[in-house]
Amino acid sequence: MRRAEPAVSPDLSLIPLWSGWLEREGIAIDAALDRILPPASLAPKRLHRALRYAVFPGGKRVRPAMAVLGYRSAGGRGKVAADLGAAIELIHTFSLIHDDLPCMDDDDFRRGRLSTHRKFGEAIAVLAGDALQVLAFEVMSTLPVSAELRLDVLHEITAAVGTFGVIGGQVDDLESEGKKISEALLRRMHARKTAALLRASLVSGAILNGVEAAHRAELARFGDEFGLLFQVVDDILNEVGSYAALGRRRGGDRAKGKATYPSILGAAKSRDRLRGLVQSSRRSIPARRRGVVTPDLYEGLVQTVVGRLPVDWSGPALA
Ligand code: GRG
Repeated sequence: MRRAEPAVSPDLSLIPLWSGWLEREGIAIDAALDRILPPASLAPKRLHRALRYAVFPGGKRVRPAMAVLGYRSAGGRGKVAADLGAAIELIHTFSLIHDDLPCMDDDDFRRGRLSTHRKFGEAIAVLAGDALQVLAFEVMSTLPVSAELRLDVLHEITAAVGTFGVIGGQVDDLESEGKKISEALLRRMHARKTAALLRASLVSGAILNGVEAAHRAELARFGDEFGLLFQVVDDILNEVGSYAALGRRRGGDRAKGKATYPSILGAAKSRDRLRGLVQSSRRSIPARRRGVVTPDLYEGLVQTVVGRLPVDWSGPALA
């Protein structure tokens, strides 16, 4: 894609706040994942190896971090949100394994190495996805909070992954291939495929600490805006990102005829939408808080995501 704007320095000043926080909270998240996943030494060993291959070392861990962020924002102090975050990361990993399959996006690489089906074969990859999903719901159904809160969490997450969430968004994605779809459909696809689970991560974390309704609505609003921003960045990165930022070669979406912001709207409008979503995400940073989380931490998350883009994209968006 043509580079149209002169470089403006992006404001990346709060990235260290987010990365420091994630490093601290991430220890409990990774420990929970390790505890929850069956050891690779137990039968069926090939399946258990595949589960661990897909989950470790993993990607950015944004969804589990958002679950913990929601919990802390609602005043939660313990470690229970790490288990919830881990369960959500299992669902996310399941979606990536299935997304890479030949019958879906047919990708040989993920996170800089062979995708799960290329490493273990298609049958094991399908079963690994199934196993991760079931395990995630087992973990969520045994979270050590009241049955009422557990049910609320389960409802929030199931709604996000269902036919009006990730699964429905994936269908929109597959059916839009090679087509010039409307911006409204593109936005719906992003809202379902990506934003739904990001929002549900933040909200379900807060539910674990009994968040009140007005605060919950604020978190949901931020999750929606940030989720759309996350996918627009992902779309643009697929065209202009480095191998290190993408974990695979750039240009895969365009080669497959995927409907993305750049392919549907072009570079100038994509820049405009990117900037708009940074602003709406910033405007929807929750004002209410009961715990230690400050608005700066949310801003650090926004900067971290947009800061993945080359400076000629992140600069104008974050300036
Ligand atoms: C029901 C969960 C579920 C899945 C079945 C296959 C499928 C239906 C959905 C695929 C959805 C999908 C892959 C959406 C893309 C979302 C997205 C932006 C993924 C990349 O997320 P990152 O950047 O990845 O957080 P890392 O590698 O950092 O974890």
